[in-house]
Amino acid sequence: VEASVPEPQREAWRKHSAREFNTSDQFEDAVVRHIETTLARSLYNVDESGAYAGTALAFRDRLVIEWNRTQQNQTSADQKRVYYLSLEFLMGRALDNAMLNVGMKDVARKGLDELGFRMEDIIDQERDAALGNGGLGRLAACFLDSLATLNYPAWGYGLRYRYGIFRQEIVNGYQMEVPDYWLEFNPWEFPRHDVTVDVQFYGTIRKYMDDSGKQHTAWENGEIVTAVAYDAPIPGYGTTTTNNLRLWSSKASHGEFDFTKFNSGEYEASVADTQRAETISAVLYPNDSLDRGKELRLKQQYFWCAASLFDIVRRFKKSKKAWSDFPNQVAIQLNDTHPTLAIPELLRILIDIEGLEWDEAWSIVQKTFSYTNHTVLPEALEKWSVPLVQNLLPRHLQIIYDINLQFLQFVERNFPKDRDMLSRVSIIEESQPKMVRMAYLAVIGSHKVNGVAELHSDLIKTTIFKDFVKIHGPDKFTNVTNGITPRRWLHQANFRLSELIASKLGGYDYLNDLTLLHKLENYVDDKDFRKEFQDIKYANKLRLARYIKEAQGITVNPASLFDIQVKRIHEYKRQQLNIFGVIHRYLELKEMSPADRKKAQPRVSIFGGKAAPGYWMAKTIIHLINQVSEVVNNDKDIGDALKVVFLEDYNVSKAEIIVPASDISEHISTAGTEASGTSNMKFVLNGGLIIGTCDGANIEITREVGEDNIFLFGNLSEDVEDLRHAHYYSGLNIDPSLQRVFDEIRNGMFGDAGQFSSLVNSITDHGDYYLVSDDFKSYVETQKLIDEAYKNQEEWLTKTITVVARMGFFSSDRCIEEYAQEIWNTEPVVPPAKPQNGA
Ligand code: GPU
Repeated sequence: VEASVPEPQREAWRKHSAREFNTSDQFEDAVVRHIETTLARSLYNVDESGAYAGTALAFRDRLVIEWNRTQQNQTSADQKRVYYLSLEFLMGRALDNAMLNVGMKDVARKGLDELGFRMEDIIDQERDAALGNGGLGRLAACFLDSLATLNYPAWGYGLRYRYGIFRQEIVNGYQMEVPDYWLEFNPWEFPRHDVTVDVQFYGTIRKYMDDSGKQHTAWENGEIVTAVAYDAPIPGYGTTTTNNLRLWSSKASHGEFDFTKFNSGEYEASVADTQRAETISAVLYPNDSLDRGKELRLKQQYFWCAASLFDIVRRFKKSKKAWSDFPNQVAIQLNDTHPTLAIPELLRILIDIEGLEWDEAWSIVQKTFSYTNHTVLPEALEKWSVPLVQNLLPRHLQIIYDINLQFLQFVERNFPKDRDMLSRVSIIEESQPKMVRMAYLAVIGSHKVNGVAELHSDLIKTTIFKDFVKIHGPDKFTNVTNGITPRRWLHQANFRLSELIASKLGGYDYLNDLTLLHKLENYVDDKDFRKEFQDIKYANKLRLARYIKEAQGITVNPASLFDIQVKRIHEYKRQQLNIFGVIHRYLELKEMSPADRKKAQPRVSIFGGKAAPGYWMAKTIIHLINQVSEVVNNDKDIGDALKVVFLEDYNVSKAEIIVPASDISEHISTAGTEASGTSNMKFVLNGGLIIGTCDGANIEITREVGEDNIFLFGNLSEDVEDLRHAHYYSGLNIDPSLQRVFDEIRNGMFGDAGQFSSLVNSITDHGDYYLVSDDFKSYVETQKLIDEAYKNQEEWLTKTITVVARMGFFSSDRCIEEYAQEIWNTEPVVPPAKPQNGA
């Protein structure tokens, strides 16, 4: 790999070095060349998918040139790199993003037009890269965009799943899962068959002494699986910096074992080994905020951590620096606890392989890692059974016990009076079987721990990590409120609005400094600006209405109030509260005189989101929404006054159509359960108001946009525990309006009542854990306020403009600057100037 061309021949290389297209003519050259040679097609057999492929390949060429230059430049800059370890990267489509970041979308539009294609249709050909479940994976994708845009030398490390999150089909109102085989054509990835790592599982431990009497530990005789690197370029916006996303794919190692089997006629056994190895990176686990403790998931985690760390250490060792320099060259961010095995793995490398002493290795580890927590929900906190870890990763279990021993001795010395403390903070839970608490391991092995919104970061300090604040001091714990990339979520998803903003702010600088949006407040009273702003919202609603017609066959009036809740289906996110509210509205409309019904504010309630395949309650909620949709939309009395839509297969590319089209969106989790939420930010940035609880980033959104510009309701997080207690000891207090909703469901208004009994009973008979009954009344009242407020279109418009102007804080660029300064201690690398001859 390390060969380079001798000096005398380099001139020839420079002369012939790959050139970037700059004009639409050159772009067309590249597209046609790719279609005719790479794809072996011609003008006689090229459809939109072929034109997409040609366009993607033309842009890929451009990205690759910048990517190579960036990597060379970052290596010679010799600065600290950031490694973002995430099991999920919910990237969505890459072509539009590449065109915008490279700054060549107009050139491409003209070129495509001349070749006989419409840009929008071409963009639409691409399949989403959906290697994630929801917010956690999308956050990772926004962070990659910001890291490149801000010129930070940073790599993402993840798994190359053959199947991303499943495609959702709705059949008779029920969710069905269809596999997402997304790799049929993926021009954005580069297999690196020369970049491989052998990863070991199972095996045995041998202790031995060397000649000098030093003790060693060897992990041997395990099963080996090979990790192959697949790289994808991540272009920054308005910069040539193009970072790398490295995803690992598993395959059987070609050791002698396979050959022996093969040659001795055990063909099937050898094939079975191959398949077993490939299974590791085959599929993304489709659970959001839930830990199921499956062995294959643990295998995925270790496979990915081991390959990534080997790669990082290999890169560091090339520099020939001392080990003490490792934390000055490497910052590793753990995206939730999924990559926590990287902590014992780095210790294993440093101690068992490189021969460092424990104390030195431990100090390097702590300085290298930092950990982001994304939830306080107990069912999401990862725990692995000790026997499982013992069997799969025997050496790592020993190391974890060693970490725990050192840690507990420290705690005992410092808190001699608090005897219970030791069992509370032990990495090992003394249950049957014993369990490894991954969040505690992540906290102990990191120098910083952050939550993802202020309330959430406060909550982790007073609940799940309370003892650790006492032990490590409060400075270890910090907050970085989440953000979103304005490139995808405004410029790309809502180009007309971006254009309007640019026309007032004197260009697109605001896409690199979102706080500049505040200047829009100067235009809240500008008549022309208001008109255009309103027209854009209407056009976006019209676009969504067309999509709803095409995808779901439901006709909605774009003049209605569009009320949207799109996110994973979860009891804590409370889509059930929303649909009960919709039923309540329907019942009220039914009771009105036709004249009154005419006066009511027409509304379209739009839902979207996937349920984990094994999450029955979530699937029941989807079913209820679809049944309500069926009844309401076909009720001749109701007409446009109310429509209910469940949008199939919500994903990133659909979000780009949905998000710009809301009047109201719903972020209504039980207070204290939603760590941050990020779609709340996307909707507001696109001029939609929100109805929400005092939870997650809703609180900071309120602080930024002002209390008058948001519709808050419901109980506060500090009261949740007492309310749950009250449910248990004194029963529920069900508002008559909610009781009516339950009665009608039980009477079969929405089909077989038995289908929905578990959902209704979870509230009426099983403690109403998510406080639906406590918040229903204020929810419905707040929806009434929204109807009233919407009738005053001028005031509503003023609010929507004002909130956009005040969203500057929520750029993921701001997040990355905070991580860089407070957690990673890293600096950007100035991108290289463009060479004149394209070399
Ligand atoms: N989140 Br834990 C996920 O999307 N998946 C998970 O497994 C876990 C958390 C989300 C939080 O629910 C959401 O509030 C937050 O905005 C997002 O992570 C990014 O931090």
